[in-house]
Amino acid sequence: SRGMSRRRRAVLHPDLKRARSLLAAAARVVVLTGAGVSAESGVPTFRGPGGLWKQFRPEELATPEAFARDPRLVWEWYGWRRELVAGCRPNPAHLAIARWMRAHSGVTLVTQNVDDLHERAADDPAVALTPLAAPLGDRFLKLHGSLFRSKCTRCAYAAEHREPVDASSADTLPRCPSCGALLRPDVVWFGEMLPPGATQAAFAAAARAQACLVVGTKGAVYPAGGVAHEAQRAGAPLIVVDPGETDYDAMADLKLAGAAGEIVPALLEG
Ligand code: BV8
Ligand code: ZN
Repeated sequence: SRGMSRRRRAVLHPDLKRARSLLAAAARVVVLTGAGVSAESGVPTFRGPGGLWKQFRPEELATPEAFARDPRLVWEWYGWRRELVAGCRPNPAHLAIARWMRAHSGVTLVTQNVDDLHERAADDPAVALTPLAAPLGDRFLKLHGSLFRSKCTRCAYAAEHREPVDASSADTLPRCPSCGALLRPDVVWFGEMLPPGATQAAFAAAARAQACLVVGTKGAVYPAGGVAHEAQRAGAPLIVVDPGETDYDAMADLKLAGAAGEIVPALLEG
């Protein structure tokens, strides 16, 4: 879509031109992403067809209770997801967002995703060709943690953790190198608090936003989903990119119905 001609782009979405000018006019923009931005990379979404895993619902497995009851099953799920995501690659939507964040110092990315595809897009050498307008630091906010980090169930140990997990039995599960207790995925489970710093920064950016771009999230999970509501309360126009129905559709100023990998590059580039 980088080579998309201006005419083709205009044909793609009548609202696309309007969305492009809304974003171009905003000095401060918050981008809120969910599982859908990674769908074209081959990462299954939570609530879409093809569900996330076997017959379980994420709300049943991504909880402290599920882990306490059956740490082996929960680790089997996360180990499987880690391996799956490790084999995926950022798609044009991740790359376009990463370039846009480098070129525009007022763009803040708030992601609910725990895959590392936004990070991998940011580290892509082709993306790094775009000069960095301002440090990414607190403009790249992850609200639900990472599949590739684990933390101790007992002490303060937490670290990157990429090696495959042997969840074949309880005593092959990963253990804390400092205290020996069970490790767990360093993600935010249902019923758990979001990281206070990143959450505060996300809502502060939304409260100052002059436009909000929502990509690939149904908007069903809170408080992360509330970032878009906060931006709209601040008077920011809301642009939603999603092929399906979302909880934001009724309040959106513009709904671009389609796949992120196709629409986001056309929206942000050129
Ligand atoms: C908390 C990490 C309390 C784990 C996840 C009101 C206020 C506060 C809390 C609540 C509340 N109401 C309910 C709650 C409780 C709960 C909640 O929101 N439940 C929901 C189910 C109703 N919230 C919590 O428990 C949160 N914690 O509030 O704690 C507290 C407070 C103080 C002190 C102590 C405790 C924690 C929530 C975090 C849960 N963890 N992930 C893991 O991943 O394993 S959430 C999980 O859902 C992922 O992070 C995911 O990103 C997120 C949201 O889902 P989506 O990203 O939207 O994915 P989904 O499949 O739903 O949608 C995908 C979209 O993509 C679809 O629209 C689809 O059409 C679209 N799509 C498909 N293909 C494409 C596409 N889009 C573009 N292009 C494509 N090609
Ligand atoms: Zn420990």
